[in-house]
Order: sequence, then structure tokens, then C-alpha cells
Amino acid sequence: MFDHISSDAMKPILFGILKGLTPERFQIEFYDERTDKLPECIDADVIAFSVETFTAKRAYIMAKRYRTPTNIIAMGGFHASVMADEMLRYADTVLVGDAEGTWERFLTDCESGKPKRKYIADESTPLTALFDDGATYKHRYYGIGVHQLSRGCKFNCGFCSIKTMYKCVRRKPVDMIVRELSAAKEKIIFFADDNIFYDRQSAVELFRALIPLKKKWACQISMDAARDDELLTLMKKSGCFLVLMGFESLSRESLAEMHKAANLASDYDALIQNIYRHGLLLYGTFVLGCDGDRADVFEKTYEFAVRNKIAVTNFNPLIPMPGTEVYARMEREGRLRYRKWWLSDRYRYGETAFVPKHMSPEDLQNGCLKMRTDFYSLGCIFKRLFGNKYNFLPLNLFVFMAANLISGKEIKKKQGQMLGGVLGETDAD
Ligand code: B12
Ligand code: SF4
Repeated sequence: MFDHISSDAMKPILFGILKGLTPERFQIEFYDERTDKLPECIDADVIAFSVETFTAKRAYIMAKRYRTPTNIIAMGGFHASVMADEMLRYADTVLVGDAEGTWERFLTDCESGKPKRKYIADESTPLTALFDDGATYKHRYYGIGVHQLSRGCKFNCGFCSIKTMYKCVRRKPVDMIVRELSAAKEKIIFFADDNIFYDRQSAVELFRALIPLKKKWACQISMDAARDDELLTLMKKSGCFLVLMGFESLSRESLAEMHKAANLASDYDALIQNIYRHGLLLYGTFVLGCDGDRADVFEKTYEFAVRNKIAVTNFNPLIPMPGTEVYARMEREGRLRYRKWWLSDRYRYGETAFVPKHMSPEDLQNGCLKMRTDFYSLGCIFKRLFGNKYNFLPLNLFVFMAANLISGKEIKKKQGQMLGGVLGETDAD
């Protein structure tokens, strides 16, 4: 998002995917601007960017810097699934969707000198391509391996980008992920799946297969999984130490507006206690500023998170991500403060990009910032730490402290920053 080094960067799975897909006759080199300063110029035939909405402006600025009369600039990633035409103003080629099925075709076309403007991945491509994790990383990424079993999500929350990219859920065969993990040198693994709990049977199959690997791992789950004692027991037994869950809101009105069906039927306090009983740390995420939210939403949500001693949280203002239902509604109702906030030189990280219904944009911005700052203050960190005995299980204490200190530091660093640098895109505002 910015040109500074960030301390919450995790190992990019994409590097292993592209390495695995690239035929040996090509020489490939990877740069992660979150961990290393980028070179002034790159002498390569093809320069490919992985672009998310928050990093689009930075990618466009760097594409302008690296363009030469002869090289080929390519872009792919989440932002390409909705904004391919915008990207084509800065790139020669856009690869829409997964790299599997597009990257090799693109490279072959580059060799013959005629790459197409757009390549579109077919979502029926199975996730069986080789993942090559070998020696491509310049940085250590805290020694945490990042792996992915499935792509897509069984839910369709109105604010979320997943459905703009993946219409269905696909999974790798379990024996393939077991081979990947057995080869991984890291002892600690983060599963980047949007929801590792697609259905009970496949979750049980995975967790059983993980037991002999003796890895410690964290993942994202939906609330239906947190009610299932047998599943949580198996997760703990197979090495799980932390689950990330999207609470999003305490208000039924806001949950209904987001189409967060799994949460509507849940008793949050009881679910949290159930997660703790199984010795797992909890990372809770919240979205504030929905039409059902009023001025008291900040205090109520904050009080809930602290009372329940949640180890790590994200208090995010609702963000109209391109291609989502929320973006379309805000546009229809004339409530967008920027046409394309992600390209605007006025927009700042943490700012509200739309006009909320029951508060001002500034109230939403300041409310979220205050919650984040207070939550990661030393007083609150220690209150949550000592209030929950499960924080003192082996590994949990280290993870709790590291995650809190890193999150607190990153919030201070990112808040109020211009995305990417100056682009001068006139139709963004
Ligand atoms: C783990 C994670 C994080 C981690 C970081 C992960 C890391 N490696 O460092 C943390 C917590 C730090 C994080 C931060 C943020 N994240 Co995040 N994150 C994820 C998550 C859950 C998994 C990422 C992942 O590894 N995916 C698996 C890899 C394989 O997917 P991929 O990189 O997209 O690549 C595939 C395709 O996109 C494509 N592709 C991608 N790039 C390219 C390039 C080329 C050339 C080609 C051919 C193909 C291609 O091919 C790959 C498959 O073959 C995703 C959700 C998801 N399903 O991906 C959200 C997600 C990417 N994050 C998102 C967001 C919004 C953020 C933040 C902006 C949050 C915030 N408010 O600060 C920040 C931005 C950080 C940054 N970029 O600097 C959004 C992005 C939406 C969008 N429209 O851009 C997602 C999709 C979540 C969501 N539900 O909407 N994130
Ligand atoms: S459950 Fe999570 S990943 Fe799935 S659509 Fe909702 S917010 Fe997105």
C-alpha cells in the first residue's frame, strides 16, 4: 500500500504458485515491497504486479516508473477481477482471476511476441498445480509458512471482495496440502483460506491428516464451526492455536444488512467461551458504520471485545470495495465520497469513503481509530492478557504479545497515510 516496510507482512503464497507455474526456461525473480525497498529500475522482459484494491495506486505508479519502450507490464490479483479496464491504462496485459491457467499461456505468448490484452482464468481449473516454495524469499516473514487449501467462500457478505473473484469454492486434495506442509520448513502455519470450515466432513478429514505433521497452525473460521465441540477438539489436537472469526457487528440490523447469516443465529459470548475452553486464541474482526449503526456502536463494540478478552481485533470502517453490493448501493444512493477512493490523491488510509447514515464520516473514522488505539494501549493489552488463563498456554503467550505489539505499531504507522503516492488520476474524485 505504501513505500515503507511493514511489520505485519506474511509470506506471499503467490510467489510459490508462480514459481511452480513458470517453466524452467524462464528466469523469475520476486520482490515484496512490504519487506524490501524496490530497485530504481528492473531489467526484465516482463514485469508482473499482483494488485489488490488498496495497492492499485502503488502498482500503477511503479508501472509508470518501470515501463520501457520494450518491456511488457502485466497485472493480476483481486483488483483485476473488477477493474481490469482501469488496469489496462497502466498495463499491457491484465490476467483476470487465478494464475493457474493464465500465467503459462501469457508467458508463451510473450515468447512469440504477441501477448493478449486480457487473459481470463477458468474457475473450473482444479487447484492441483505444484506449489514451489523453494528459495524464492529474500525475507524471513517471522518463520511463518502461509498455505491455502481452498479458494472462495460459502457465504456472500455484502461488503466482501471474495465473491467478486470466486463464484464457487474449490479445494485442493487433502493429500496435496499434506505433502506441501511436510515439505515446509516452518513449524508455524497460517491457512489463508477465507473459511477453512467449508463442510464438516472435509474439515474433519483435513484436521485428522494434520495430526501426524505436528505443526502449529492458525486459520479463519465461520461461527458455525465454533459451535462444534468435536471439531474444535480435533483442531486443537492437530495443532491449531488461533482462530480468526468475523463478528462484524453486535447489531442484528447491521448483520442482516451484511447478509451475515451464520452470525445472526449466534450467541457471541457463549461461542467465545467455547473457543477458549478448547485452548484457542481468538482474533475477532468487526465492521463499523453500517446503516444500522448509531453513535453508541463504538463504545458497545469495544466494551464487548475487551470484556471477552479477545486476543487480537480489527475494528474496520465499512469500506465500499469495488464490485461489491455495498459499493453498488452507495453509488446508487449517491453516498460515495470519491468515485474511486483507491486512486484518489486526497483519500487517506483509515478514512471513510462513503457517507454513513447515522453519523458523519469523521465520526466513523475517529470512532474506529479510537477503538484501535485504546485496544492496543499497554493498559488494555495487560487487562486482556491477565483476564484469560488460556493466553498462558505454550505458544499462546508469545503469539498474544507479538500480535498485539505488531498490530498497535502498524495502526500508528498506516493511519492517515496516502495510498501509494501521487498518481494524479483526475476521474478518481
Ligand atoms: C492473509 C491475508 C492478509 C494478510 C497478508 C497476507 C500476506 N501474504 O502477507 C494481512 C493480514 C497482512 C492482510 C492485509 C490486508 N488485506 Co488481506 N487478505 C488475506 C487473505 C485472507 C489471504 C491472502 C492470500 O494469501 N491469498 C491466497 C493467494 C494465492 O491469493 P492471491 O494473492 O490473491 O493470488 C491469486 C489470484 O489473485 C491471482 N493473482 C494474484 N496476483 C497475481 C499476479 C499475476 C501476475 C497473476 C497472473 C495472477 C495473480 O493468482 C493467485 C491464484 O493463483 C485474502 C483473501 C484471499 N482469499 O485471498 C485477504 C485479502 C487479499 N485482503 C484484503 C484486504 C482489503 C487487506 C487490507 C487492505 C486490509 C486493511 N484494511 O488494511 C490489507 C492490505 C495489505 C497489503 N496488501 O499491504 C482483501 C482485498 C480485496 C481487494 N479487492 O483488493 C482480501 C481479498 C480479503 C477480502 N475478504 O476482501 N491480508
Ligand atoms: S464469511 Fe468472510 S470471506 Fe466469506 S463472504 Fe463473508 S466476509 Fe467474505
